Amino acid sequence: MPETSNVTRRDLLIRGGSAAAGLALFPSDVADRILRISSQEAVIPWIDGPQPGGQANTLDWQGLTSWVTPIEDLFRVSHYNTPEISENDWKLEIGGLVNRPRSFTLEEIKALPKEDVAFALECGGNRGFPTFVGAVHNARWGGTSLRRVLAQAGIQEDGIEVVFFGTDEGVEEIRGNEVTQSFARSMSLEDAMDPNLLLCYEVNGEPLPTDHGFPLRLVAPGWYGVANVKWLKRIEIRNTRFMGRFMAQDYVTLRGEEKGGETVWTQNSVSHGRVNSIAAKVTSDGSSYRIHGAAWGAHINRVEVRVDDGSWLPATLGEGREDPYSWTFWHLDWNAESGEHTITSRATDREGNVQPAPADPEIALKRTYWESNGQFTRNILID
Ligand SMILES: Nc1nc2c(c(=O)[nH]1)N[C@H]1C(S)=C(S)[C@@H](COP(=O)(O)O)O[C@H]1N2
Ligand SMILES: [Mo]
Repeated sequence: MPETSNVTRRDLLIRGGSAAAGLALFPSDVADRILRISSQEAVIPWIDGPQPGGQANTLDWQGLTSWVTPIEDLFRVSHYNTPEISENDWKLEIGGLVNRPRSFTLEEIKALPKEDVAFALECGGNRGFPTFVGAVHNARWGGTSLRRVLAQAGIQEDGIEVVFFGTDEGVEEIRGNEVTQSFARSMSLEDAMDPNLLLCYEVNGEPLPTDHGFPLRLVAPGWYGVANVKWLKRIEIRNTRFMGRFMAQDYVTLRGEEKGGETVWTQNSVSHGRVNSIAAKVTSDGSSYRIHGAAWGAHINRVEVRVDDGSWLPATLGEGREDPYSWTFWHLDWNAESGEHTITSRATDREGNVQPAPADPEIALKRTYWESNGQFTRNILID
């Protein structure tokens, strides 16, 4: 019974030294307390959707307890191989339309001023399939400012695009040609000069694990996961838009927009995040219920929750609400009646963007699975 022994340990910590004596003298008191604490933490399982452990490598929402996702729980998405890089063989090159092309060793990167950012990184494909709903993690990334490194290299007048190349590579067939190419993503020079973008060598205070980009990755707070290029080997300034696979073939959203009675079809490269939320779990102490969730994708201003066909009720925002790029935890106390219920959450960001309903044209006229930030409804059975 691992759960009970955890509670016992916590109980001892809460009550200090006298608890040890208490354990021996008043076993029933301790037993009561254990029951109360463990039942307070009881999670009522969802009756739909991915169950705990059902989807390897993605977040188990029902098991969500920690605001910072532990390193071993970070989901991973790697489209090519996972390069094992030794620090001594590695360098980062800065090239293309720069006045002072140069390379950096990891030591040289680490010698630059250090910054960190808490960032909820979500795969652009998260929620695109019914079983893929946990491709998001909230970690603290440490590194140095991309802007400073670019400024040191001196960007030439005609540079408009910054391309980030990873070390991982794959064979692609492109218009009849078979080529081996690196994973690569780009952004405009203006976007790349955002002071929040970091070249990171740490996550949660530890060196990057191989899976997450050792020795160096781009961390682009406010962007979908795909922009956060792992295993960086080269940053290149160019004078044309870059149209690689992960810009212009994959991670492309096809969406219809209604304009003056006409549907205009647009394709965009998955880039900046969109406001999103989910009800993670419902807990109960046997009589009262609490709905817990997370919201991310933008700086969250409000989360509302709807049970069945009721009205939208404001949730209480918790950890992360002051943090622009992290996720924000939220909760709502719920007087649940027995029976089956649906629970839907809707987040609003500080610019007034509201997470769309599935029937809103923004979602209903979207034809590819990327950027699926529609409101998510979960089902639960209360005895
Ligand atoms: N070099 C490289 N960087 C990459 C990828 C990749 O395949 N290769 N995958 C991207 C995608 S699609 C996502 S969602 C995030 C996932 O980051 P994580 O694996 O650290 O969670 O990494 C991004 N960076
Ligand atoms: Mo992704």
